[in-house]
Amino acid sequence: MAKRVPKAADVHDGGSRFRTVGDGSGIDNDGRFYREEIQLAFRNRGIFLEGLRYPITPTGMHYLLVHFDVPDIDANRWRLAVGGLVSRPLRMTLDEIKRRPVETLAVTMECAGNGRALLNPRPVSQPWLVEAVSTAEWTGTPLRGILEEASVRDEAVEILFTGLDRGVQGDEVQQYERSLSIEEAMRDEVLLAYEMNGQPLQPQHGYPLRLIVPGWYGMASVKWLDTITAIAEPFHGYQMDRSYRYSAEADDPGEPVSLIKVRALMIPPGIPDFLTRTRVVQAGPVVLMGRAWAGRLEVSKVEVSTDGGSTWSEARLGETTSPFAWRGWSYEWQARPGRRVLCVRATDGKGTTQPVDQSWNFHGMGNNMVQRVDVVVE
Ligand SMILES: Nc1nc2c(c(=O)[nH]1)N[C@H]1C(S)=C(S)[C@@H](COP(=O)(O)O)O[C@H]1N2
Ligand SMILES: [Mo]
Repeated sequence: MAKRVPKAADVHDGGSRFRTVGDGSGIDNDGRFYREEIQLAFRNRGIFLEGLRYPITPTGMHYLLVHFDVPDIDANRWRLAVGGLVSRPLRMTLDEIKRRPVETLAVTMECAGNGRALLNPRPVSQPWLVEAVSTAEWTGTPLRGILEEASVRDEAVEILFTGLDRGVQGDEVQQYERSLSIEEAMRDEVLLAYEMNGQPLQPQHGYPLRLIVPGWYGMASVKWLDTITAIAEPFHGYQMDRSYRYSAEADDPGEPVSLIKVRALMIPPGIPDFLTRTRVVQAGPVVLMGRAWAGRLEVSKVEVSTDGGSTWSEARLGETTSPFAWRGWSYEWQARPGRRVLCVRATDGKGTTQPVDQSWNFHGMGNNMVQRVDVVVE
């Protein structure tokens, strides 16, 4: 997609009466972030890149994305309603859900906006660099069993998942809600999860119950579930039609964002400079390590470049813990003194490799260009 400079009116997910970003002349791209982006970044934090050392991200290091507020929910009074085009509507307490068949699955979740702040020009929204990804072990009950028990009628084409959090986006008052096709909703791995890493969900991660859609970008995994509704027409809510699209400009509908694309990240080696986070590494052998993932696909190859992407060498692949979780990789580097730019790129089971340059899109979605790590070898 061609680069274009967004007008000030383009920012904030399609424009809003709360627009306050910039001076009205357009988005400057000298690298400075707006107050609104910093405000979002404090609420929605990313993983520490050194946290990639853990195959399962400790809960407190898992990235977070909350569009509105964390809702106030009394789990004793909370019920999950399953309705719409079903023959047997259900209303379940958390205990009733916990008595259903139990599954635990390690899932790598990544925000669709990961990498957004590296684009030029930069779409103004949650300003992720590369850190909006983590892996957790989710425990819950398969959604399919519940849909079968409710008996979804033939006229239904989608299942709609509505969260209890409310807010305004693009001037629309809304509860956060997204749909899946019946086929996607019925997949074995889709869970209604009430535990993360062996503990009840923390409030910010969706307590008491959230959807987990392995392989999809994070927006599909609706938190704080309120209702599940079988519907006769595709859902056209804000989070389907106006956000999470690969759009060329504000009014381009584009294609919907769905599955996670292939990506690898590296644990920055050595020690960081406090302000710039440039790495300082001792000359000699250095083992570079990290994780790679490709949504629903396998990772077939990981390559490392220690010269800013001119030449690439294959890394060693580690074990996978689940078909939906990242896998480790490592590479032995002979570090010689000087300034270096380290890069890593992965290839998925269909042969698609991460791009070195990112193609731009209006909302900054689905970016997976190769990570660059500045290193000074001493
Ligand atoms: N109800 C609700 N569900 C939501 C969101 C939200 O704001 N509200 N954010 C989504 C997005 S964009 C992402 S990336 C994931 C993040 O999940 P986490 O905060 O548990 O990491 O939750 C998704 N589910
Ligand atoms: Mo996200």
